[in-house]
Amino acid sequence: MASAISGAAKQIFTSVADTAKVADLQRDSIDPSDKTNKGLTTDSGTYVSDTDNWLKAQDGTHVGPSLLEDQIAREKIHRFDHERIPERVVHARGTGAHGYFKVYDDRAKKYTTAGVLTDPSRTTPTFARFSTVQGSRGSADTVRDVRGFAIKFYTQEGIWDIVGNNIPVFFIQDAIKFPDFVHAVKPEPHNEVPQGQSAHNNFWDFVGLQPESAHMVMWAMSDRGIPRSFRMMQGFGVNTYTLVNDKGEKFFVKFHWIPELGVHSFVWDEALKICGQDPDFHRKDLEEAIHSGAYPTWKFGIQVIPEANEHDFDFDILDATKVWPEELVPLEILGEMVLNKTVDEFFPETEQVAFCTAHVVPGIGFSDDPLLQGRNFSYFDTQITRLGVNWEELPINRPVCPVLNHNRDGAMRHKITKGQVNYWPNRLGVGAPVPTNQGGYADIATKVQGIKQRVRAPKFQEHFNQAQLFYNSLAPHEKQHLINAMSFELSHCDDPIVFETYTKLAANIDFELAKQVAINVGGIVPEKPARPNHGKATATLSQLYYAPKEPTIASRRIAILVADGFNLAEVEALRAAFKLGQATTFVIGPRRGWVYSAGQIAGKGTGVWADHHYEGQRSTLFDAFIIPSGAEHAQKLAQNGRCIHWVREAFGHLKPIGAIGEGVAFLHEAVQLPGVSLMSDLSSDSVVNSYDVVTAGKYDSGTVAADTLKIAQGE
Ligand code: HDE
Repeated sequence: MASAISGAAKQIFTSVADTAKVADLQRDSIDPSDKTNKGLTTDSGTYVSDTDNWLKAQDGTHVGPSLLEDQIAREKIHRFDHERIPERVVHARGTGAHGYFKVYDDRAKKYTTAGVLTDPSRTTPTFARFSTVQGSRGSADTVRDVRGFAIKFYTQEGIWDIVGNNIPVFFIQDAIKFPDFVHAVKPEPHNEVPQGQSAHNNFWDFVGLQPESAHMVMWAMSDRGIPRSFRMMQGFGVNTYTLVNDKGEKFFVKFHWIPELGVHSFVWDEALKICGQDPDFHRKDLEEAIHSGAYPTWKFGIQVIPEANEHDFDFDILDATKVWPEELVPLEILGEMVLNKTVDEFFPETEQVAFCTAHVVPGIGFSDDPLLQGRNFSYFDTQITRLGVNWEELPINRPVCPVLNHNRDGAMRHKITKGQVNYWPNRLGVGAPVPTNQGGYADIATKVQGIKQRVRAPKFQEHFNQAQLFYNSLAPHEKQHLINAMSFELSHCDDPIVFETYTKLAANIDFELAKQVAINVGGIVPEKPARPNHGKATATLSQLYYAPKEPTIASRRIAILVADGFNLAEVEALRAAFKLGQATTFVIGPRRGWVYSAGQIAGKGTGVWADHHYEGQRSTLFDAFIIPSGAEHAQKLAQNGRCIHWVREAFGHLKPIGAIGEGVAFLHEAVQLPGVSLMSDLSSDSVVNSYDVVTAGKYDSGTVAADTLKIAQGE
């Protein structure tokens, strides 16, 4: 992958503080702690003296009815009664953050006139919202699902939205199928089950009868469906857009985001458990990283096909169920996005942010991708139901450049436009269109002709080549995870026609895959299809490809497991080391509070303050953990079933586990894990994970880590 990031560029990027958008939002922000605010008022600004007691009629000791005339109480209740707005029809569950985008240089000028993509002196404010698709607003974060990856750019020329996903393809080719697809995946109509899952009859029924979804289903069932963090996902514009340069030349383009931290996922058991243990895990993870200064960062890249080469491929480049393999169309890295500020208030920012694929700026346009065409209609429309027709005036949605037009009125209109005329042309010459050579948006001139009919293009008919390409490109463990996931989902379908139809379809992708799933779910093993798997693979589809060159523990959650009698010097050294590596460290002890180290007298201020007790947080919520030495402490851990479970569970989830001195004995004797050996016994290749935990923080591994254990085999 071509990367243009230089050390100097990186330095400039991380020094940008508040963006123009964050400053713009200050116009509408209130700080209740600001001393210039005297105190509580009604919405109409009158000071309120009592917000606890409804106005009542009192007669001596008898307090009579509450009086409807209490305008203060009435207003409070009225406002409360109307707090809810419709949730998004899809992608209802999500979280967002502010950030900024910069390009490294002007190399994209050969493709586009868009300043946001070509002017390296610009810092364009952005707002990102990440989401799941299926579940409601209150559903869990770590469900198996596609993740939304929507970015709003507040450019000098207006808003540009890339409303993408963490998977580069989609379930359907034509927008007219979207309501069917969404109805099928959402909770079933008769009983509103299930929530936050695609593991049910209707979803698999639909995709089994709709072979164009075969490729996307493979991605959704792969580890991409259970990301470790929003910060560790790729993002894709999915649809084919266009760029136009100053010579009027047109290019087809796909947009990509690549996370600096690499692409990582949970294992399924972890994801399932976290749904219950901490349903807000991803939301909190984003907040924790930004607050700790480990700002989530993505490189931004484009794949470009000149207009003249549109038909050079054996797939249709306007078909959103296809990727453009990078060996055919290389990825060109242009810049990067950093998220550096959490929202001040969730509802006005994250809930009211509204994206629209039709929001583009000069130099960027659309293609005839039939999914995109429908999306361009749908997003504006849905915001009217959710937020009202003036949704683009809301603080989070308004651009940072001037807005002037003759659109007027509608519910909740904020803007006051002066003057006598609200149409064009007008006798005063105000509110005139801007010529294209002075910045007005130019539609890319394109020849259109043909017979009007309900059709799909010929190359849209092939559905399995790229599903095979994806499957073949996975590492063996990724393939196994996919088989497990598909088996899990299909075993939740209780109608045999559903799982048998699907395994039959899956045989067209890979016979062995279909056979294994059919056996797992108790279905009939399908016939071997006449057309075998073509066997081709490509490197960039496996998430292993995106591992950072320098392994890092930055922003990872590391737990230190202690009981009374632990070795304090080690814990202090480990904490310092993890801090250096920008990891977030948590001490887990028998109680939240002081845990006493070896030789210390119990009392306030001695030992170490445990952030959580054993029952309070589970191993699933951490990326790695380490057990210091200390005879008494190791003995206490060994007597505690929860602590033993911690280690066994983390082992099952393939997590790096470190231990020192008696901590090692605890692992060997109490936990009795299979396949565990001392790090020093292993070759340097196989110890890379546990070694990183200690060394990436520039910790002197010689003093403490000599006994660090490596879990050699898992799962
Ligand atoms: Fe969306 N999609 N979508 N979608 N989508 C919505 O808009 C729609 C599609 C995506 O964080 C809705 O504001 C149609 C593909 C994201 O606020 C709605 C079609 C991709 C989000 C809508 C698609 C997406 C949405 C619901 C097929 C990946 C969340 C609420 C033609 C490229 C944005 C809303 C946020 C949201 C329509 C297909 C991504 C109803 C008609 C493909 C990330 O307008």
